Amino acid sequence: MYSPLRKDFVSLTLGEQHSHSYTNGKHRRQSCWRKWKQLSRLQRSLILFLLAFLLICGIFSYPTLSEQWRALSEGPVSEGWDETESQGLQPVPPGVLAQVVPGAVQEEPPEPQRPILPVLPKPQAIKKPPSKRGPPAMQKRGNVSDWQLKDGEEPAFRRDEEQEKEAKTVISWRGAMIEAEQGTEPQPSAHAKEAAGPAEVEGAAPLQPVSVKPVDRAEAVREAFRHAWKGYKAFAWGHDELKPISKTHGEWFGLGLTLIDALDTMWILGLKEEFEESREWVEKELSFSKNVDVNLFESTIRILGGLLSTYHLTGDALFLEKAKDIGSRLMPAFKTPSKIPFSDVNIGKGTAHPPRWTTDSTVAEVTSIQLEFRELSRLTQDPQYQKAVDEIMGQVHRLDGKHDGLVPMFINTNSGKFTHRGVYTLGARADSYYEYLLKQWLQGGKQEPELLEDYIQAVEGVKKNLLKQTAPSKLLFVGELSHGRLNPKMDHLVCFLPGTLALGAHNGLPADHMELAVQLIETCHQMYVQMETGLSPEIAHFNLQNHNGRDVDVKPADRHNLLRPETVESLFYMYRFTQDSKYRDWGWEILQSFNKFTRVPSGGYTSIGNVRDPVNPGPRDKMESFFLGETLKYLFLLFSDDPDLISLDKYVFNTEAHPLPIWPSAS
Ligand code: DMJ
Repeated sequence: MYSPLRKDFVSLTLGEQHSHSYTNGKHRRQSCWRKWKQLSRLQRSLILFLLAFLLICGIFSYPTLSEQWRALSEGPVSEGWDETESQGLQPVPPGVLAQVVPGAVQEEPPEPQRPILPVLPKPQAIKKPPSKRGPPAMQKRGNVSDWQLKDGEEPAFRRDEEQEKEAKTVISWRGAMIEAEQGTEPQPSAHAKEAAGPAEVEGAAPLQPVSVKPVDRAEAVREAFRHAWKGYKAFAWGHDELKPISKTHGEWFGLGLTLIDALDTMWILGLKEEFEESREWVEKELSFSKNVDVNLFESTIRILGGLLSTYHLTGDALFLEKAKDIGSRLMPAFKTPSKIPFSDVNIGKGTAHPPRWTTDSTVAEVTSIQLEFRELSRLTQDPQYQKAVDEIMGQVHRLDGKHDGLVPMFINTNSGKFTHRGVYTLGARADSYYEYLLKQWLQGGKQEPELLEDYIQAVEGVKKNLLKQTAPSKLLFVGELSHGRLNPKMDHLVCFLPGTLALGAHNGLPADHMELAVQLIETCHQMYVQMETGLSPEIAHFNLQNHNGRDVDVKPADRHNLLRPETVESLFYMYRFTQDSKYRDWGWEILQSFNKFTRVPSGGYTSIGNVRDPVNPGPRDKMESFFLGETLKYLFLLFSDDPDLISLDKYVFNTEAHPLPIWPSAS
């Protein structure tokens, strides 16, 4: 024990070496004042600033703390469904929430199904200024197209914030970043809801049974689209991508990429209000006269493709005008020594260049712009577009360096030759080369035999060089050939292949293409169901070694999911051609997993960093434009019972899911 008379104790407490008493208040005040006066001006200012800062913090945190104290003093917080009754809340009787009449268009979508959570005292309503980025209509009333306001109801953005706050207070789940309540199931019919049972709020909930009717599933896709659109409208309107968690936008080209990519999806889903306000933006705001570098491939498949397909679906000349504008601005990319285009174009300056580090272009990029430019030529009767892209296909057709019809990943813009030979994949950098061989042949009315020849040879090349089965369940996958060795890995991107193979078989190509499609779509399905979140990783590694483990393994760097479409795209083709309902069930499971692990309460969906971790999937704060352009469109078409809704005998989808017409044989 220290004695109070010990000198060191006194000096530590008051800093007063000669004091013998520390009970004398007056003396202490005087000595404090003296000390204060001895401090420099800077020291005094710093201390005053710190005190003021602490005072302000205290004032601001008071309401939150008192809120929590009040909540705690009202008893323990329930996490579960079962305790709702004891909180004075009753479960909603079956049939009250779900009033979807099969086949009927719902004017006012009901609130999404949410588990009933105990209600905490409401925080004081803070009036938040509406986003200045949104269109004028939205600034006044929130997103009424999504959640229709009734008399006396509060605007959506406020209700969402409050719900979000409640959810965060009640359940700590996934870092409070992704919604806890999984209110993402469709507005199911009473029947569907009964089948589903009570919602789970924690961890990996069982998915809804697969017996939900197609009409409800299609409605669920509409609901998902509206939810995504709500976020885009509120936080990223007119910008390229939504960052749904930070509630802001990301810019890539600065051309409203998500809006343009989503135009035909809105049309197909029958979302008229959303479509009309987007059309208005295209008319009044969209300008390609900008000093900006764009990627030739990405802007062709998303922007040119999106505008052309919207023109075809709507007959509205505005979209053709815009398509012509962007198409002509992309043409400088083709001015290279070899006529193999550069990857990047400045659409304002009319200049083009390769990436800074190489003069190579990616093979998939230069061979997957053909559907769009050929269609632009047909519509405008200006042959320059088709000529430029046909030139590429002709050269690639004749090039050395293919391996049984399989192409390397790079091509040089000076020499026009393949580079980095020796690696062959159906994944990134080569994927859509194969897709566009078949689709150009279909687009042109099956008149160009060299395209078909290259396609059939490539499928043979896949069969001979890239196919392998896993040891545990004999899953067939498409590996990568790297300098003679098969690497047992497959990008999710490869999952476009079953759909393309099925499309070929539907058009008279060998029946074993369809058999291959059936096996590969099973593998793509397993890439989802073998993951804890029910979502596929970006890249899967397959187990060739033992018979006990799982088939699909994932390396730490490949665990992300970007909301990609390829598997649901193939499910759509497989269902259309076989009518086997299991493909719809698989698509339904995927939609539910997206809803469970990627949906953000305030609007939008986010890519995630780890499909193996259902507790913390690691939201990445980005909604790619293809989620609206492709993923939700294919899901809707998968569940739609109308085979004439974008008939596969009349349209061919570009690689961004924009349907373009199959040319009448006369043209
Ligand atoms: C899309 O932009 C296109 O489907 C492209 O062909 C591949 N990557 C994305 C979607 O994953």
